[in-house]
Amino acid sequence: MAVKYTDAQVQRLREYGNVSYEAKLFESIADRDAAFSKEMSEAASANEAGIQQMIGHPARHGLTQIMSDISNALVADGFIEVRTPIIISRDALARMTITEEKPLFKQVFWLDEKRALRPMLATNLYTVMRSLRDHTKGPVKIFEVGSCFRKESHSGMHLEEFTMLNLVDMGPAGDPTETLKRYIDIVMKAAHLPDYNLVHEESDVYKETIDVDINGQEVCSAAVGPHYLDAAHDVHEPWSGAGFGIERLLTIKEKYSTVKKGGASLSYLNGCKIN
Ligand code: TRF
Ligand code: MG
Repeated sequence: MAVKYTDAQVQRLREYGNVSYEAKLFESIADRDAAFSKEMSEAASANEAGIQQMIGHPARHGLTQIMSDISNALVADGFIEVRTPIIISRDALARMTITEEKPLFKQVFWLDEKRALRPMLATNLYTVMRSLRDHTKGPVKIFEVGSCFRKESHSGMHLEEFTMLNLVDMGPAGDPTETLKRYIDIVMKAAHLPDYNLVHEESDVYKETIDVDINGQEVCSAAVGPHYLDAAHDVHEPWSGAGFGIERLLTIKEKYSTVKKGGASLSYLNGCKIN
């Protein structure tokens, strides 16, 4: 008789360890429960060693470190870092076609009738890009790394409070798709994830996208303009843009069992369970 860990055991093990416990098979319930105790105590010791390592070697948080590595790589390529508000208007969302009929609308955290926590950066970047355009003939290359918020159902790859990197080059030299691929590569190398796949996807908001995928996990969605969203933002030039989920990049890089280990948390610090 082949027995698996119970859901509760898997959940408990995943809090401390990063192996795929779901797949393990045992000959009997007694064997399984003995394995659970052993594996649990080993994972707890490794976790404690990780905490001691952090206490002994104070350092940046993994998430801000990756944010900083990517930001430095983009600045070195001529991008300006921008900082835009987390509180955005209902009108700004509408310009991205995020209105009541759209699934994303239902995921928005509203503060009041007219204001919400931003679920994305793109609408703000459109605004900044358009403002800067009037000051230069050359390309406008900007990016922001910042918190975004979406109501999500519980999953190992979704956080309700997450960090997005959005970059955009308006007026790229050469073919916008080739430029886009070059930017994706800069970000992925800076994140220490040089092996990835580009896949064509459909998106509710962007229609056609080029996504970056690692082992079936989407870590980025990207697109080029001219685009149907442009007119509402008074943008008419070609562009190359991409949005990355930073916690996902970190989770894959560190092989965390859940994205919660890499995000803003009171339970985890750099993958270690601290509570
Ligand atoms: N706003 C998107 C991220 C994003 C930025 N982009 C994109 C282009 C295509 C698809 C997604 C994006 C999001 C361009 O600058 O919230 O997922
Ligand atoms: Mg997508």
